[in-house]
Amino acid sequence: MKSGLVAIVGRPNVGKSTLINYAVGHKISIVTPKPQTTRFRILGVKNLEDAQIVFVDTPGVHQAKSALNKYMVEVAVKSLEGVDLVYLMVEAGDYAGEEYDFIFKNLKKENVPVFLVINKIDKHEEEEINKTEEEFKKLFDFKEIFRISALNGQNVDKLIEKTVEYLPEGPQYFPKDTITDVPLALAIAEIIREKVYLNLRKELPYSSAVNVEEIKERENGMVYVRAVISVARNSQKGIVIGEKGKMIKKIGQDARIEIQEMLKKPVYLDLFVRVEEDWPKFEAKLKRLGYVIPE
Ligand SMILES: Nc1nc2c(ncn2[C@@H]2O[C@H](COP(=O)(O)OP(=O)(O)OP(=O)(O)O)[C@@H](O)[C@H]2O)c(=O)[nH]1
Ligand SMILES: [Mg+2]
Repeated sequence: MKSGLVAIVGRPNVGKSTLINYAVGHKISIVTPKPQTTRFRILGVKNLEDAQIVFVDTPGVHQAKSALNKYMVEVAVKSLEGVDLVYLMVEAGDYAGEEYDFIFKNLKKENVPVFLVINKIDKHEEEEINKTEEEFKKLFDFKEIFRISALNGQNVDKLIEKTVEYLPEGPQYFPKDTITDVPLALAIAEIIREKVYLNLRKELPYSSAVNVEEIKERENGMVYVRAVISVARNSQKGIVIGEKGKMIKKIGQDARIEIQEMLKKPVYLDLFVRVEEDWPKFEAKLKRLGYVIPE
């Protein structure tokens, strides 16, 4: 049996969460067209006949100013500790910017094998892909290089096959029916946060946090969920609620459909909006909202 942890790191929006979802075959980590979607270290377990790959999804690495952004980058860097392999994911057409010096420095510190994974080849010309590969090859000694589409799965099977070759002999870390380590309350909160991202514009997604405060199965089989969307300003509260409550209703409907699919039970979703003045700027507020660096 071979097993190990494989961290997926890279800039925001390159497709890290899409890959973990595709590889595991379930939606484990939320995906949106907006950068800086992932805020947590999220494990996704891929079981093969004689191997278990534990993928680690991470927030995108970027130049961070606010406490929230610094926290996200720290989660990404911390996620490299003790892993067996790293995929550095870039988007075809990407150039190596300053973020990469920071990423490479941390990869060297961990002294772990790294694959360069060039994603989104379905929407880029071969010439662009070649350029990106040439540019990144100069900067780091990658063990392997793959060109994939995490969206349609192109070359993902080859990537996984090679990954197993690099993993050490090891135990099965998770039971075969486990696909993630995300607790239910967080999984639900993340679905809601995804719907906030998909329905709202501008800075609002980045100023929103979601916490599930209660999950209770009622006698009639209906699951009652109470969740709070925290925003950073009073004016944002009105936008999330929308005219005559239209926006919050839409977010709730979109989220409820997906939560029901996950739980395979009818769900009553009670959503509230709360103002946590300027929360992304303050560490203490971040902690209260569940943004804590993992051990
Ligand atoms: N065309 C295409 N789009 C992709 C591919 N992979 C991901 N995307 C899209 O790119 C966007 C970002 O994908 P995510 O998986 O959320 O990216 P991420 O790297 O996890 O982003 P952060 O969590 O913000 O760091 C989404 O709209 C995806 O549908 C791909 O292979 N091809
Ligand atoms: Mg992500």
